[in-house]
Amino acid sequence: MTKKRPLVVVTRKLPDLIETRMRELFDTRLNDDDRPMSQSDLAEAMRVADVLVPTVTDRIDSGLIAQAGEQMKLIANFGNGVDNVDVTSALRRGITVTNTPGVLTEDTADMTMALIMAVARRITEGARVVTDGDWAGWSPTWMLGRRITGKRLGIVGMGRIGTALARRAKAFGLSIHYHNRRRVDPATEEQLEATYWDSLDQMLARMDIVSVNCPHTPATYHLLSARRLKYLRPTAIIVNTARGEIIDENALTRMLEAGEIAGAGLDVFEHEPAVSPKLLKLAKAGRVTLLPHMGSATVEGRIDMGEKVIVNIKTFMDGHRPPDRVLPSML
Ligand code: 8YV
Repeated sequence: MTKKRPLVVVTRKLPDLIETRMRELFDTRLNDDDRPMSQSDLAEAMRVADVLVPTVTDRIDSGLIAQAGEQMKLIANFGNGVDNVDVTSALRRGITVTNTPGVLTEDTADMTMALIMAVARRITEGARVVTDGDWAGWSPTWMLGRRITGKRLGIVGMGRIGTALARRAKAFGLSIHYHNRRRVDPATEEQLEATYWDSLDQMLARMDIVSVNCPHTPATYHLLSARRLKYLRPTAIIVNTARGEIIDENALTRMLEAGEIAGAGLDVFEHEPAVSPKLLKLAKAGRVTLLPHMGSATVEGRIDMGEKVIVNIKTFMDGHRPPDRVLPSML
C-alpha cells in the first residue's frame, strides 16, 4: 500500500521550480493568482491541510490555530521571521513550526548596505531628478550627501544578518558598533573590530548610522521607542530591513519632520503594506528612502527559501525532526 501524500496548502505563489517539486512530492494546493488569503480562507485551509506554508503576509494567530483540524501538524513558514505565526499556541496545539533561516542573510545585508548608501548619498533623490527631466546641470554645492567612510555604524541585533552587514560595512570604512542580547564570540568581534554596547541607549547617542537587524518578538516591539529615538543625534540616519514594529514609526516620523534626525531608509513598516502619508511626504522631500519589503527579494534567495520549506516538510513527514524547527525559547 502506498503512503498517503500529505495535503500541503501554500498561501502565496512561489517560484515555478519550487511549486513543481512540491507537486511531485506532496498533494499540493497552490495559489496561482497570488492573491493574499483572507483569515477565513486560512481557517478553511487549516481545517483540511496537513501542512500550511504561509508567508509574512499571513497572520496565523491563536484564533486560527484553535480552528485547525486534527490532521494539521506542521506550519512550514516561507520566511525567516516567524512573527506572523503564534508559535506558542501552535506548539501547545501539537503543531510544529519551521522557518527558512540562513538563506536570506547575504541578500538582506546587501539591501541594508544599499539603503545606508541611498540615504547618506541621496541616491533615490538624485535618480528622481534625472528621471523627471529636472537636472539643470552640475554644481559644486548641489546634491551633497554625507561621507560613509570613517563614520560609526550601530547595529541593533548582531545575528546572522547583522554580522553579514558588519562585514560589508567594515569594507566601506565604517567602524562597527553593536547591541545584542548576547555579546558575540571574541573571534568575530576581533575580525570585525566591533565594539559591544551593553546599553542600547548609550550606543544610539553616539552613532552616525543605526541599522535595525533583530527579529520582531514581544521583547523587541518598539525597542526603538519614542524615548530611545530621542538619543539619536540630529545628523544620524536610521535604516530598518527587519520589521516595522521594532521602531515606533509615529515617533520616528515626528522626529524626521522636526529635523531631529537626518534621514531614514525603511524596507519595512509597522502596518504593511500601508505606509503613512507623512512618511510618503518625507520621501518626496528626499529625507527618507522607502522600499516595499524587498530585502530578501532575489531569484536565488526565493528558490533557496522554497528548498528549505521542502526539506522541512519532507523531513517532518518522514518522522524526523525538521532542520529548521522553531521553539518559543529561540524567539
Ligand atoms: C521574506 C522576511 O521575504 O524572511 C523574512 O523574515 O522578512 C522577508 O525577507 C518574507 O518573510 C517571506 O515570508
